[in-house]
Amino acid sequence: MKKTLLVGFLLIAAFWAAAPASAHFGMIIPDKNLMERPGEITLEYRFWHPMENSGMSLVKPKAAGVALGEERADLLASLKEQKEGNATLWSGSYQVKKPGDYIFYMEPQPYWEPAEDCYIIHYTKTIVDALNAEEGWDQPLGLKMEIVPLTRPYGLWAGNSFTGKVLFKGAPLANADVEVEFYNNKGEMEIPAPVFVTQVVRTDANGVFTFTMPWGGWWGFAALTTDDQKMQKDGKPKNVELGGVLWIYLQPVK
Ligand SMILES: [Cu+2]
Repeated sequence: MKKTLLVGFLLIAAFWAAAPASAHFGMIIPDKNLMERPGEITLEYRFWHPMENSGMSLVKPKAAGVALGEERADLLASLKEQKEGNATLWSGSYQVKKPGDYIFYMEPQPYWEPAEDCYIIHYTKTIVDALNAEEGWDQPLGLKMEIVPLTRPYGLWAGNSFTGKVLFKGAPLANADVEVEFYNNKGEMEIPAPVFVTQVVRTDANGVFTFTMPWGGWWGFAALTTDDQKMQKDGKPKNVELGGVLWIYLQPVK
């Protein structure tokens, strides 16, 4: 009996170990994505495994800011380093004074991933609607890789679908994988098998994808491609995985 248990345990351990490396996500999570009146918004910046809620470390990003129409504000200098376990993350804040759709973004430093023999750069965004403006959420920022929402990215209910368009250097990216994860930071969702951690949907010929989220909370989309430029690592050219990441919030339904 004991032997059977041990063998079973080893089989399960081997099964988990053989699973593909978990997906990394750049993250920007504000304390709210709707502001009814002017005030402060606080934000967390991470490089994370959202569904497993396990930390990677995010070094200070190359760029962090907020866009409101043509206006830009640099938030990099205001970011404060935080620790969660061994992982480094960053917190920021911003004073919202007028109506509009505020697009918060970050460009991280290239992250070297030995397991995949490549660099990873996740251009990350989230959108906050202030004072019921409901205008500007579909504006591309001109990031090298980004998801432009075709569904208004706030005021969503659990069970809603989200449609987005993936742009690489400003042009629609066909046939690209978009990884989807729930931010399971309270551990409320149990993971029955490794394939449930990251969902995958592929863009069509116009770079468009749609995904339906079964429950409320924060959901992240990471559109992925390999950059057409390489980066040097120890004198050798290495691939660069580019991610266009977008985080949206769905209101739970009782
Ligand atoms: Cu990782």
